[in-house]
Amino acid sequence: MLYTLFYSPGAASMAVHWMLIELEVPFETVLVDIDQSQQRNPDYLRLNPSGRVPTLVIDGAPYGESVALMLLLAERHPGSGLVPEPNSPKRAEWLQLTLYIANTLMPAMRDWLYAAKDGNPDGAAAVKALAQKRISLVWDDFEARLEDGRPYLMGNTFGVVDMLAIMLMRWSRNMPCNAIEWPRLRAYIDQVCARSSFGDLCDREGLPAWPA
Ligand SMILES: N[C@@H](CCC(=O)N[C@@H](CS)C(=O)NCC(=O)O)C(=O)O
Repeated sequence: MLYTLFYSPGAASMAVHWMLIELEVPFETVLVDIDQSQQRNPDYLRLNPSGRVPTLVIDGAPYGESVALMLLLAERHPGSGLVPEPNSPKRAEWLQLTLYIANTLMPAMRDWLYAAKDGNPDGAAAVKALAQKRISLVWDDFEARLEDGRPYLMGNTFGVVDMLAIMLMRWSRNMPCNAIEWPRLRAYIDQVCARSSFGDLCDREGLPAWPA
């Protein structure tokens, strides 16, 4: 088996899982149920000392961080079409968007979802309010990006940024800043989630239908 993905349904492992399906490479999965705190099991902490999912084992060595894993997979499978090739005119814009998702959107999501657990519960409401504002600004940005009718965030080509964006938009489903309330994002979500690979992913992770 080439890759082993340690995942929890719907968690940050979801986009990596989706990419493995899109790449059609051999992989196996191991469930780490964060609802059961399995990310704190000593065996798992040996693979991922931060106690977070995902972990991807590549050639016997464990690695973390979902965006890094996807970039690594893209490098290991050149020609996938899931990232603009180096020297492509789209490369600079793609790098900017990928880092924007990783550096701005993902930390705000973590802040909203884990405010009371990672920090002082007494201050959680303020942390969540700021995170909500930051997430909403990203949705505004994506809404503007889709204004020209492009089917995907980078234009006409589906790729890594779409898998990340869809995962994170799904996370917002129980937030006051639910991505489906942005009209172009709603159309984008409907269209991207109609991909057979997304249906396959949801089946494999046992995820309920989204968007409803
Ligand atoms: N930046 C990390 C975030 C990983 C992360 O926060 N994963 C969450 C699930 S979405 C987790 O493992 N939570 C369990 C915990 O923090 O105890 C990545 O993208 O891989």
